[in-house]
Amino acid sequence: MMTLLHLVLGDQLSHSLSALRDAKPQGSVVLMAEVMAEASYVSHHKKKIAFLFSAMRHFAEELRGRGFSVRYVRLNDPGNSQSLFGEVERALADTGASGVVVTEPGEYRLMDEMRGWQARLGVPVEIRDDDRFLISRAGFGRWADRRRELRMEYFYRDMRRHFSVLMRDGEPEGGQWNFDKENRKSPPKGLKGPRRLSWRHDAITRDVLDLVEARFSDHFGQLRPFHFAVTAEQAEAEFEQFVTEILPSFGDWQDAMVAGEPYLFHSMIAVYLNAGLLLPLDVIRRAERAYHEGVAPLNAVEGFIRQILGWREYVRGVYWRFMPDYAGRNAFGAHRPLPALYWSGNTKMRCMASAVRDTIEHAYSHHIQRLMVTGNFALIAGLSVDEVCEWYLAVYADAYEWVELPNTLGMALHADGGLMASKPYAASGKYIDRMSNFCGGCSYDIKDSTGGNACPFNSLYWRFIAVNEDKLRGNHRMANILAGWRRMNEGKQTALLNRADDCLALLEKDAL
Ligand code: DLZ
Ligand code: SF4
Repeated sequence: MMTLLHLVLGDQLSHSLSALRDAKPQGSVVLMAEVMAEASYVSHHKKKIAFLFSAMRHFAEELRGRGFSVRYVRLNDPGNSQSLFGEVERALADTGASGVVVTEPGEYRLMDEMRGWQARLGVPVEIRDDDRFLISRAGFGRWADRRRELRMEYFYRDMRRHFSVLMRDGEPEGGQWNFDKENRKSPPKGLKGPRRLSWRHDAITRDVLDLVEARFSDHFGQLRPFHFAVTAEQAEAEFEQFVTEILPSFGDWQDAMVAGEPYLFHSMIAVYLNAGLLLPLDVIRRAERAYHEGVAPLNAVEGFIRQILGWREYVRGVYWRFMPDYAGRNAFGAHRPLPALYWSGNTKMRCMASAVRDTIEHAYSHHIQRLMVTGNFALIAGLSVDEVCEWYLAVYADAYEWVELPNTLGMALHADGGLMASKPYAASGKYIDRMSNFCGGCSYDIKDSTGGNACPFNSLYWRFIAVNEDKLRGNHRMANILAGWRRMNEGKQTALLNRADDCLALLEKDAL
C-alpha cells in the first residue's frame, strides 16, 4: 500500500486540519518535528517555544490515541536535521512514503520554501488550503479585487452577512454594525481583572520546560511561571471562563490600561487560536450565544466577534495579497535602531516599562499596549520598521508573521502608507493618560511637553507631525492636526523639536 506523509506544523494543532483530512491509521504517517530552524529564526520568547512544543507533544499523543502512526521528532533527538525540509526528507527515506501532504503554512518564508520541495524531494508535495480560516486566500483576493480601498469595516460587514453572525432580518443586531463608542471607557481607580485559570504541569510540560531552559536560555523573556493551556480541552476551559465571567466586561474596558493588570478583561485566546487549539467559528458562535442568552451585552460581544470574524481574517488576507512586497514597505522612512529598552523594559517612561515588563513576564500585552504604547512610541520615534516587526514577532506567544506583520507594519507603524488604516495611530501622552493609570506615578510630567522632565510622547508626537508634514498633507483626516502645528507659534515649535531631539539622544544612550 502507498504510504503518505502528513506533515503537521507547530501552529496547525487542529484535528480538522486539511492535511489530516484523509489520513488513515494505516497507510499514513503523521510527521511533527521540533527543529531549530523554526525555533530560532527570531528570538522567540521562551514561553512561546515552551507552549508550542508542549502543545505539539500533547497533540501528537492525541493523534496516537486516535490510532494514527505519528513520527514525532524531538529537538534533542539524535539525527534531527533541525529543519522541516530535512525532517521531511529523512521521514521519506525511513518510511518509504510516496508523497507529502501539508496544510499551507502561515508564513510566506516557509510557503516560498515549500513551493520548491517537490522538485527537491522528487515526490509529489500537495499543499492544501488552510480551511481553519473563514475565508480562503483566493476568496479574500476576490473580495479585494472589487474594492478601491481595503477597509476592514466593509470586509467585516460582508463576513457578518455571509456567516449570518449577529444578524436579524438581514440587519445587524441592535441596528448598528459597531458599538465601539461604548468601548472606550477610562479605567476607574482600582479596576482589576478576574483571576485566570492556571494549569498544573504534567510530565510532558515538565520535560519541555527543562528543554527550553537548557537550549534557549539566550532567548527573550521569562520561562516561569508557565501557565498556558497546552491542549484543546484546557484552552476550551479557559475560553469558557472568559465567556461567562469576563466577556460581559470586555467591551467597556477594552482599551483601558492599568499598571500591574496585564490581562484585565481580554480573552487571551489568540495564542490558542493561532496554534489551532481553538477554532474561530466555534468561539464566534459561543460568544454569539452568550449574547442571545443574556450573559453578555451586545457592545462586548460584537467587539469581541469583530476581532475574530473581521480583523483576524482581514489581516491574513492583506498579508497574503501583498507579500512579499509588503514586508519591505517603510512609508515614513523609519530607520532608527530599536533601543535596548524594548528588550529590557528599563526606562523611566512608566507606560513603556509596564508594557515591556508584561511582555517579558507573560509573552503577552494587550492590544492597546501593543498599538498605543510600544507601537505608538516606535511610530513617533521613527524606529526601524524591520526591527520593530521582528520584535513583535519574537516576543508575543500569539505571533506568527501572517498576523504580526499587518498589525505592526500596517496598523501600528503605518509603514504601508495607509493601505490598512486611514490615518496613522500617532498620539501624544494625553491618550495614554486618559486610558490608563500610568502617568500619575511616572517620572515624567504628562502636562509638560517641552521642559527637561516633559513626557517624551508629547514632543515626539509633534516632531513626527512636523517631520512628515509633506507625507501627511494628502490625508484629509490629518488636516486639523497639521493645521494645529502650523498655527503654533515658532517659539513653541522650536521648543517641542528641541525637547524631541533631547529625548532621542537620551534614547540612544539608553537613558530615556
Ligand atoms: C513558532 C514555531 C516554533 C518555535 N517551533 C516550531 C517547530 O519546532 N516545529 C514546527 O513545525 N513549527 C514550529 N513553529 C511554528 C512554525 O514556525 C510555523 O508553522 C510557521 O511559522 C508558519 O506559520
Ligand atoms: Fe507614559 Fe508620558 Fe504618561 Fe509617563 S507621562 S506614563 S511617559 S505617557
